Amino acid sequence: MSYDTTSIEAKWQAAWAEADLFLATRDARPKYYVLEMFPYPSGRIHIGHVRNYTMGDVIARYKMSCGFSVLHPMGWDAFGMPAENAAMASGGHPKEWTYRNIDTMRGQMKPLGLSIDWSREFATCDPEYYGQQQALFLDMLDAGLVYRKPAVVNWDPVDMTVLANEQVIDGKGWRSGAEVERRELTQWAFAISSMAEDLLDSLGDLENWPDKVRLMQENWIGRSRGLQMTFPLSAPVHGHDGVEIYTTRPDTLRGASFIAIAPEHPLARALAQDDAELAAFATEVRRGGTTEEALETAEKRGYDTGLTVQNPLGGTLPVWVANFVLMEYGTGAIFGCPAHDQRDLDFARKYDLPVVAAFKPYEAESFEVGAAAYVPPKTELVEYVDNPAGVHRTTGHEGVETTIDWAETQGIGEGRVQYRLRDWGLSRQRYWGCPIPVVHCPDCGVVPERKENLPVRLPDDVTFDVPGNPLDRHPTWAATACPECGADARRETDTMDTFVDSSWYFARFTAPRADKPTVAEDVDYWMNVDQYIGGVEHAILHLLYSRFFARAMNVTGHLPAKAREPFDALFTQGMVTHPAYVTRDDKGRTIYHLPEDVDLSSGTVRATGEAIEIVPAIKMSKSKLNVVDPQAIIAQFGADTARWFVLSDSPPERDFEWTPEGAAAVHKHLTRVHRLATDIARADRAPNDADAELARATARAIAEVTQGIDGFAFNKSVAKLYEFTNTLSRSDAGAQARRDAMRTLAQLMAPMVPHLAEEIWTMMGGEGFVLSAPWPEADPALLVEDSVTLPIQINGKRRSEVTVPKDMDKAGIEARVMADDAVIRALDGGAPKKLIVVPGRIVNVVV
Ligand code: ANZ
Ligand code: ZN
Repeated sequence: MSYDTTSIEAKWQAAWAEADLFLATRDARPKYYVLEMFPYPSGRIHIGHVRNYTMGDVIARYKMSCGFSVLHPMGWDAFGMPAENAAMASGGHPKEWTYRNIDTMRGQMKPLGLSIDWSREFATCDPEYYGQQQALFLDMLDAGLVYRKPAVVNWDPVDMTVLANEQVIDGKGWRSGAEVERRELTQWAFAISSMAEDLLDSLGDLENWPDKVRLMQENWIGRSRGLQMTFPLSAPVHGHDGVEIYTTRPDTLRGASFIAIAPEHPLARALAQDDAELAAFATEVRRGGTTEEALETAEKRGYDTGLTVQNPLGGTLPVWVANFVLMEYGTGAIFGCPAHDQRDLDFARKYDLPVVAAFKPYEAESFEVGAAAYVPPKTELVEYVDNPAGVHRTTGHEGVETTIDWAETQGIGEGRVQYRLRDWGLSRQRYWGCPIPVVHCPDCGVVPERKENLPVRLPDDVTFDVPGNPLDRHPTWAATACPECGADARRETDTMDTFVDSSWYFARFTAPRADKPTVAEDVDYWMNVDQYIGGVEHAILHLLYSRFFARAMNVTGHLPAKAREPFDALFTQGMVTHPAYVTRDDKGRTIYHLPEDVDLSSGTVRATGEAIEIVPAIKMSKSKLNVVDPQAIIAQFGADTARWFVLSDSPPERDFEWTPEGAAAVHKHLTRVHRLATDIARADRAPNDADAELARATARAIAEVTQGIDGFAFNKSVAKLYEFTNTLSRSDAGAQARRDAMRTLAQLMAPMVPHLAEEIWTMMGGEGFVLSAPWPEADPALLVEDSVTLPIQINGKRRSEVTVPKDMDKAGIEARVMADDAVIRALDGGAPKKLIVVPGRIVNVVV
C-alpha cells in the first residue's frame, strides 16, 4: 500500500461528509466555538489562508476529540469596493464577480479537509444576511445608537465617495490615488464613542488576548485627562464672547502664545461670512484628508482673524484659524504653546509668534528652544517657570493635575476626560454594500423602513460606466412610498461601510438561517467565540467595531450580556513568507522571477544564465512573483503535507517561510509514517522488555503534544511528533505494543494531518473515525521518571556513575556506590574518608 494522497484524502473527505461529522449541534455536551476571520472573496486562496484555517482546524478537531460540541463555521466578507472596481474595469457585475470568486475559493478550500460546518456558510452580500443587518440597524436607531449628523469627511473626488480615515494614504485615496478633500456631508454614524469608557475598561478582562492588541485598542480609544477652559474674547463678536479650548497640557499655560480654532469652528464660520479671504482660506485647507496622519504631515497653515482673547495670566493672545485643528476633537479650539508642542512650534516659526518655555529641563544652566519643541515624557522631572498653580520642580503629571486643580478653584476651567475615539461614520456612496434601510419623506423627514419590508434589496440592473453611486442614478430603485404617511418618498441611497458586515457575523453563525438576526437559545449556547484567530492587521478597527456591535446587540436584545465581549481568546498569527528571486536590469531596476524559472543549485535564471539574488523570506505578493498556490501543492504532495508544513517550523505568532524543500521534506516524512504504519500492521513480534519503554515514550508524547496544542505552540507539538515517530520506528517492542503506540500516534497527528491519521487509525484496527475517538490521556504513572543517574566523583574528579531508583534513600545509594567498580578500585580495600550523597544530583567520594 503506497501513500497515495489523492485517493486517501478524497476518500476520507467523502466519508466525513457522509457521516455529517462537522455539523455543529446544540446538545448536552459542553460547546466550543472556534472561528477564523472570514475571508474576503478576492479570487483565490493563498498559503496565508491555509495557515490561518489550518490553525483553527487543529483546535476544532482537538476539541471535538476532547468531547466538545464544536462550532467551526466559514463564510465570506463579500461586500466592498474591489467588486465594483472589477466591474468598472471589465464590465461585469459585482454580484457575479463575487459569487464566482466564492465558488472558486470554496473549491480550493474544501480539498484542505477542514472540519467546517458548511451548512452554515453565508456571504454578507446574501440578502438573507444583509436583511437581518438592516433589522439590527433599525433596532440600533431605536436605541439611539445610530444617528445622522453633519460630518467633515474625506472625499475622494475621483471615486466620488467618502473614504474612511484608513483608506486615506499620504493624503490620497487608497484606490484612486487622488488627492483627498474635506467635505461636509450629512452622514449616518454609530455612537461608538458613547461606549468609549467601557470599551477601554473591559480591555483589562481580556486576559487571553495578545497584549499588543489590547495596547493598540487602548491607544486608539485614547483616553486623556485635561482641562477645558474659556478664554474671554477682548470684544464679543457674532454672539461669541469667548473661545473654549481643550488641553491635555494645562501646565504649559505660561507658554501660550496664540489661540487656534478649526476652519469649521462656529466662530470661524461666522467670521467667514463677511471675510472673503478667510472663506477662501477655509476652502483651501479642506483639501487634504481628515486623518491624523494627514494633519500631522500637512504643512501648518493659519489665518490671523485679528481678534484677541484675554489671557488669565495677563495680556492677550491672538486668535488664528489653523488647518491642524480638528473640529471633531475636544472643542475644536486650542491654545498653542510652541515651546512644548512641535505643531505649535512649526506654526509659531512660520508666523513669527513668541516661543516661551513653561518649564525647563531639571537643573539646566541655560535653556532655549531651537528647532525641536521640548516635550519630555510626563513622568520626567522638570523645572516649571512661574507656574500659576505654584509647582516648581516636579513631573509633568503632577504639573498637569495641580494646574487643573488650580484652574478649578480659580473658576476658569474644569478637568475633563476626553477620548480620541470618534463616532463611526458608516455611510458610503457605493453600490456594493448593505442598503441603509431608511426613507426620506418630504413631509415626515427621515423614516425607518418597516421591518416587514426588509430586506431592502440591491437592484441588479445597475451600470458602472460613470463614477459615483449607481444607486443614486438608478431610474426607479429609490422611488418608494413613505412608510409613515404613504406619500412619494425616496430611499436612502447610501450603503453601509463594509466593516459593519464583519462586526456581527460571528453571532449570525450561531443561527445563520433564522428570520431574525439571532436566536436566544443559539446565542446562549454558542457564544462566546472561545478562540478567534486572525491577522494582526485587524487588531484595531475590526475588533473594536465587533466589540461595539456586541454591546449594541446586547442593548437591543440580540445577544446576552456575557457576549458583550464576544471573543474570549484571540490569537494573531504571523504571515507566510517566501524568498523572492531577483535580477537587475541595466538601469538597476529590480526584476522578479518565478521560482520555477530559476535554478537554485547554480543560482541562475534558467533561460538566460544570469546570476540571481535571493531576497530571503518576504511577504508573498503577486508583484514579487513569490506566491505559492495551495492548489498546486495539494496536487503535488496532498493537503496533509501543506497543513503539516505550515504548522511545523515557526511558532504560530511568527512569520513562516514557505520553501519548496521544506514541503518536500514534510511529504517524505509523512510517506515514512505511512510506511511505518503499514509495517507495524503486518508485524508479529512477541511482547518483550522494550514494551514498557515504548509505553512510557507514548505517554510522554501524549503529554507534550497536548500541551503544545493547548498552548498554541503547534510547532512544538509537531516537533514532538517527529521525535515520537523516530522512537517508534526504532523500537524493538512487540507487535501489540507497537500497534498501540502507532494508534496513539495517529490520534495525536489527527488535528494536523487528519486524512493520514484516519488511514492509519483504520490500519491499526481503530473503530469509527479517529476524530470520534476520545483524545488519548497520558497515564500519569508512566510519566514519572522512575530512575536517576548520578555521577560519582572521586577526589573531585568524575570517575563513574550509578543509576538508582528515583526514590531510593541515602543509605541505599551509599550501598550501591560502594559496590561500584571504580570506587572499589580507588578504595583499594580501605574505607572512604568521606562519602557525600546529594540526592538526585551527585555523589562525592573522598579517599
Ligand atoms: C495646549 C498644549 C500645550 C497641548 C502643549 C499640547 C502640548 P491628546 O493628548 O491626544 O488628547 N488639541 C486639542 N484639541 C485639538 C483639536 N481639536 N485639534 C487638534 N489639536 C487639538 O491631545 C490633546 C492636545 O492636542 C491638547 O493639548 C491640544 O494641544 C491639542 F505643550 O493644548 B494641547
Ligand atoms: Zn411621510
